[in-house]
Amino acid sequence: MITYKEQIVKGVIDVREIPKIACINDLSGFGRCSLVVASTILSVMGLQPCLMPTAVLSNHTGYDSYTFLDFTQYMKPFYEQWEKLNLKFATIYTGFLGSEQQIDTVAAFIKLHPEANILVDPVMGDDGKPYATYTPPMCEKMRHLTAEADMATPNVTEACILTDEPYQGDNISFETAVSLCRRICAQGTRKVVLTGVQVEEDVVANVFYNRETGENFMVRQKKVVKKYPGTGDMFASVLCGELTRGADDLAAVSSAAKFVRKVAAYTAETETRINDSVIYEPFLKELG
Ligand code: PXL
Repeated sequence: MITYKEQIVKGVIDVREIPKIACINDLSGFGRCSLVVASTILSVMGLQPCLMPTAVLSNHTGYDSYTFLDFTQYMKPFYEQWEKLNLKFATIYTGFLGSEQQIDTVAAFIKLHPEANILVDPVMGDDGKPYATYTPPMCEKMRHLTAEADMATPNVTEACILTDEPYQGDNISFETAVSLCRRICAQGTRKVVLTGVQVEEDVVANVFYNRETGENFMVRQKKVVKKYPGTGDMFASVLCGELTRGADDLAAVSSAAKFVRKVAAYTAETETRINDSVIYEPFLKELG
């Protein structure tokens, strides 16, 4: 992954601009996740999020009801207009994608931007199961998209789907986690952070692997028992911001893990409904 500084030196990014990050994810108006989280976090980190919705929802799907507008047909016109404006991106950051066609559209957009670092959060499932909308052909396409990534951030479920490994729970050892990361990298991905690895009863870790150098490490955090939606989006967004600003991998993963652990621990002490996600607003300025 080349840093923003290197992109400037190579002349692919204009030094006078605030680095742009193309964020491709759903827009859920309420529920602190996806594009809302990406745009607030990246902006407070001094970066310029450019938002491409994949779907527009009143609130995320964890609630009993919601409205849903599929945005697939608008995505190509959206990025063609961005091409007219000659936008160059420091990073392209993808999250929830809702159909095979959307994954194809995102892949075509990425091809137009060789200057950009690619961060793929392969949102496909949790707790051993793919999400209801995720068909086997979509999983296959997501595998190809992830192979294009400079950095991918699957959880254990998603890593198993990507590698055709049986899921045997999030409680796997560091060595098993690194070998899962290595298998993902064997398909093309440059670096992987495997999230939510339960290395001990009350310890969760994010496990990193770099295909080119073989470097690996884990960042351990005391587990917060309550599990909130949107925290995966917060982790990937902070990681995206840190890497774009030029942080090294260990610093970037540590910062993202620390932020998510902090907001989750704070929220767990309140009566906040699980679906409303974590109270992260008071802590945003610490990312600046
Ligand atoms: O990552 C949380 C999230 C994002 N987007 C949508 C969701 C959820 C969680 O349920 O439904 C549409």
